[in-house]
Amino acid sequence: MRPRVVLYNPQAVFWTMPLALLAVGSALDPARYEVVIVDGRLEADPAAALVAQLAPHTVCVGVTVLTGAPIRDVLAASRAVKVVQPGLPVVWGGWHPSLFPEQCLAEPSVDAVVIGQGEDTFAAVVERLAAGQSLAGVAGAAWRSAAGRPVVELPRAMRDVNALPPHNYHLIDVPRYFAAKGKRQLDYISSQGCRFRCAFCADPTVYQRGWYGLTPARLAAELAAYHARWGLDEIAFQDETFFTSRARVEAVADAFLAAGLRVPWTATMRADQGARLDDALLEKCKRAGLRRAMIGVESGSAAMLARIQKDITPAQVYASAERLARHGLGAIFNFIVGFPGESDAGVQASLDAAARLRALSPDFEVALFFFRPYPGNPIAGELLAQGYRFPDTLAAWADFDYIGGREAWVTHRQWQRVERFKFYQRYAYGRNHLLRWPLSRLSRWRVQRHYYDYPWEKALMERLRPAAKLS
Ligand code: B12
Ligand code: SF4
Repeated sequence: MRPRVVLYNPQAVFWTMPLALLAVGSALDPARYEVVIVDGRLEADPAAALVAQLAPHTVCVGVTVLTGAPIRDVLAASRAVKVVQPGLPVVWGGWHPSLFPEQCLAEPSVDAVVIGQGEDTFAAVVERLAAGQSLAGVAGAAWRSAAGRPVVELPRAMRDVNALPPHNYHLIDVPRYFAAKGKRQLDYISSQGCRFRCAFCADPTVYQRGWYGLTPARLAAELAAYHARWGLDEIAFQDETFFTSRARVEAVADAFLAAGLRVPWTATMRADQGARLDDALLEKCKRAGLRRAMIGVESGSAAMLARIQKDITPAQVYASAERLARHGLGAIFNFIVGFPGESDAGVQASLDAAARLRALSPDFEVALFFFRPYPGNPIAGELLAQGYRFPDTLAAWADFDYIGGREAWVTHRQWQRVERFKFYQRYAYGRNHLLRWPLSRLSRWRVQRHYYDYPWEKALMERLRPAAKLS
């Protein structure tokens, strides 16, 4: 019987496939280890489902952890493991443990942490644990010594993703995710890392501005096989920046066309990349299936974009948007409002930009999030130096969430204006149901004038249809 490795993905309200666990699980030699993935989102009682998979021959439990609400669930799951098998090692990996290995090891139910890219480090950790050996010297890992002290090993260099095995989607029940999503949408990661340096993002810290993309030939071959197996409606590329290399994007489009892969896909694009894309390439991408781009605009103010080191300009945002609209492609533009010290004018510049983008195409959407100082980046560092109190325990980090939280410097007026804008922009543009025509006209009137006093339509709609819980 092969030793078993059980991997756990926490509860969440989104249905993105557990790509991190597919990555680390697929990197274990299948001839030597049996990998079982338990996804808390698919289970009525996640901790019980996890415990049910623990067999006497289980080597360890691996858990993926993002900062925020997911921590509550992974704590419960890890503690449940220790109740039934106190000696079974629990290994945390992912973004939060990568940023706070020592804080995670202060939790008794966590025995080891994998920092950064996880495939090789986890494989080495599993080998050691299976052999009953200590983790001393495993690059990229952190562990607790017999004396109870956290030991953080030297980092492991990032590896080209082409040298890693393909993600084995048979480790998960793919059709269950299709059913939960309501469409046969496959999540897929075609590159890892990011070369940019945005001052609010942890990627430059975790991946040290490294970036590797799968070869177009491998991408096309894998995706064609998945399409043949599952009949896909859509491929959602979850890369940080899919459009990083123009040459690669063109080769990917060529490879999809050559493979006859006719599946719509969505991908992330920076505004500077979009502005540089020529019409011929965009047209080719469209023929190869591109349907929608996700662009992080973050702010409508040039000064704020400079401050957050986004290295894009508002002009590039509009150039990308106009080009996408001209080619009949959709887009989601993401904004972050309420950066430290952001003025009313700065917030308004973002609302203006969001309204302008929405008006450009019925297939354009905007998403506005209030800034939360996610850790591991220069802005969080500045705030810390200024005395901002970050959570210092896992339980406190679990309460740190991107929904509902408002930093002290965001004024009530800013908050209210943004929340009202978020509501009205939704109905003001896009493809609205005929029955919503009066609401749509009123909303557009408000957004065009930025007049949000007496928001009775909002109050009425929210009463009729309360907002969905997001995390
Ligand atoms: C899909 C996605 C989501 C999905 C779901 C994520 C999920 N886990 O189910 C949704 C839409 C819900 C989401 C929401 C948010 N997300 Co998000 N999301 C992503 C995205 C685009 C892809 C994640 C992924 O699957 N990557 C592919 C895998 C292969 O890579 P990976 O996760 O890095 O995993 C590797 C290592 O981290 C490690 N590893 C990971 N887990 C484990 C586990 C073990 C046991 C081991 C050994 C190793 C290991 O090994 C893996 C292989 O090398 C990433 C960006 C990215 N491209 O990674 C952002 C990202 C994870 N999200 C992020 C953020 C900030 C958010 C939001 C706050 C966004 C917002 N609106 O403000 C929210 C809130 C998240 C929350 N706290 O609940 C940050 C994470 C920051 C942090 N400190 O946790 C990221 C990195 C984006 C960024 N650059 O800022 N997100
Ligand atoms: S926000 Fe996006 S582009 Fe900027 S560093 Fe992070 S992943 Fe890269």
